[in-house]
Amino acid sequence: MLSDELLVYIDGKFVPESEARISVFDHGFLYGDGVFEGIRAYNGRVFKLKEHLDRLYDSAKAIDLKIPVSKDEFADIILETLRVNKLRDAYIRPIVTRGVGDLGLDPRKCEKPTIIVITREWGKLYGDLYEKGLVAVTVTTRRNAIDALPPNIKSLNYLNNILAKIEANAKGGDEAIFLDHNGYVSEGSGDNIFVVKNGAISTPPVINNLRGITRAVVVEIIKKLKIPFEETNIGLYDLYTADELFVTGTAAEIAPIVKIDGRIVGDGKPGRITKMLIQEFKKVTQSEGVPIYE
Ligand code: PXG
Repeated sequence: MLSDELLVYIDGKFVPESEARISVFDHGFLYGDGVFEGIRAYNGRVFKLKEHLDRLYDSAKAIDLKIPVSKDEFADIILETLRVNKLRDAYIRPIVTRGVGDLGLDPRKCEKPTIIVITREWGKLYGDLYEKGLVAVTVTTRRNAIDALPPNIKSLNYLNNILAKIEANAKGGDEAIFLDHNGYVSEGSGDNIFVVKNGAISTPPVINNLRGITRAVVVEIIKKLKIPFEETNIGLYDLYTADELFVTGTAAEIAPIVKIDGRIVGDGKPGRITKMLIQEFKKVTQSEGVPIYE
């Protein structure tokens, strides 16, 4: 064990990171058969823990995976993992896989799901891009079809997102924006997207994207600020003519987009409304959440 190594929770045990292992026969590894969450702790409190656990259990239900502990027990596992690692500002990655089976893909061969919780000290995802803004590109890779692998399931199958990220990297973008098979804007590779036009905000309905928890918090803030808001289908035209664009996610929080497919968004700087939402969001994350140490 290396000194200062963080501990990872695996099936009831805390194991140093360098010794944290799962079987090569785990279907999470063999087939991406499993679900996960990405959660943040701010200032000694876990933000939206219940919402993340609800989504984790819904993702599991959608793939017919029964998580062998209750939501309350899972919450305790997460809090205990943070405590053994003495973390206050953290990124938390709970993972539930189908478990160890054989080489066939039939999940009935897997006796018991594997539960893992990884925690890390937090550093900002996009560095100084929050002040500068992101360059986004729409990608040829379509978001998973809702009747194939519903994008609402936060599954371990992230190849669709990774293909989009590879395309964005190749095109010199910081983030990829997906369209769905009908040509409607879906989401980013790891975040939801919002459009600001003439003082009003819109975002795509959740049918073709992940039901982002940050998205829901941002919608609440928008409503509280009485900014006109609508959930509606969005097309390329709306992206190219937007006054402001931003993406939301647990990791990204609220990140402004200043260029999309070569078009400058607004005046090429993070917009006024986006900056206001960033400030309000910070107030919420700093004041809410489940305490880790009380
Ligand atoms: N869409 C997708 C496809 C996501 O993966 C979000 C939206 C935002 O959801 P929340 O609930 O976090 O507001 C996500 C979540 C990464 C990374 O490394 C990002 C996510 C998950 C795992 C890794 O960028 N985003």
